[in-house]
Amino acid sequence: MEFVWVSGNCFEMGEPLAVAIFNDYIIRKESIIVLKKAAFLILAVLIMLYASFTIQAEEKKPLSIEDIDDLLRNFVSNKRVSDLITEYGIRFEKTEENIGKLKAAGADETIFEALNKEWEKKEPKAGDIWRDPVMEMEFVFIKGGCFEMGDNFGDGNEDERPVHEICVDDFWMGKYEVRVGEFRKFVNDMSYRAEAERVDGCFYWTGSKWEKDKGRNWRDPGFQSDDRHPVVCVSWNDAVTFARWLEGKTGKKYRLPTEAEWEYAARSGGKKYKYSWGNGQPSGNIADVSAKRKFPAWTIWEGYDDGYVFTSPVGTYKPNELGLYDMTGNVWQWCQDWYDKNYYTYSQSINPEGPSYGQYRVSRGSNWSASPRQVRASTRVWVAPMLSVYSLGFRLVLPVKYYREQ
Ligand SMILES: [Ca+2]
Repeated sequence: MEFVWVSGNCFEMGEPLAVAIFNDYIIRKESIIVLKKAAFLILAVLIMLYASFTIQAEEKKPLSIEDIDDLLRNFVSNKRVSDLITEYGIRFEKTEENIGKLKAAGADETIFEALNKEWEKKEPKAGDIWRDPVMEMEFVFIKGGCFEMGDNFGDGNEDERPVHEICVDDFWMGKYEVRVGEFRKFVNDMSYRAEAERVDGCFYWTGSKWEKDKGRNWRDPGFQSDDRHPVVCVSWNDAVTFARWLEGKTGKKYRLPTEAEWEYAARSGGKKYKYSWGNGQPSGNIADVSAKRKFPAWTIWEGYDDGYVFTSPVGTYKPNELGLYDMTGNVWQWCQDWYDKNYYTYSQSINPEGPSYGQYRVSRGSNWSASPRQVRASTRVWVAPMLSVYSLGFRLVLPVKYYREQ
């Protein structure tokens, strides 16, 4: 190992101030350059990510008419049928216009068979669930069809006759009645005051008559009702405002069900069922043994005990065959239609929307205090659209023709 000789001396130890500042400046300057380079790199990565997402988003868009024209030209010149189906089949909308263009371009049965398979994959099937992205409310796909609407068993009320054939299109229907928690989100977002809060309260049954109570509203209907329970004390106007609000949030055309859609869905696709649970023993929150203990005068379903006097959390009982919960019992549900006791004598047969005017709106489905006669799926009830009742709520539907446009 080698060593160098160092002769000793005296000196001022430490860095002079000017040099220290200068060094500091160099270090800072270098740090800024490094930071700038890093920022530039991050920005470049972000731009690339954004571009890739944008491209992906664009790829998911349905084809425009111009795209389809280009595609067909390509298809005619190269006969690239497999490309047409594998790359574009799912985005090639099944419309009269597109089918016409394909035929004009020389598409044969083989092509339509292959395309039909793609289109079938895209079509929702009965029982499919769709969850709205804002409220995460679940909707069940109801395959449309024709059925005999009204009093099929000959023991109903006059306004349920004549029994008449009705056909409804496909639609999505709320799996559950709208809950208190969901209505609360809407109220908070809009600083909304429900009609019962703004005006003069909510109706309740005293035991002998209906009375309005200023102290009752959806927050406190006069019995225990937490966020899982169906909202009540909401007027038809409140329900429609809720649907409009959700439409604004999602761009989808929510609305109340028509009376025909409601009965078709309640009877599990228009089957000859007297109740939404079928023709046998009940499954739902109706006037039962539990209710009779508190209200001895009520007419109940003898021997049946659902465990609740007032509302139960939604989805407590078995759903009907379509997967819809509480179609009978728990709370009455507002429908879109005006009420006319004679409507069945002149109703249109395809997608009827009720009379064009009226004084009352229809509600369906009965409630926790309903007698065996009231819980029939064809029972119709009428309530003025500005009134709130402690046993009346709603559920929403989403018509398929609007859903497909999204
Ligand atoms: Ca009950």
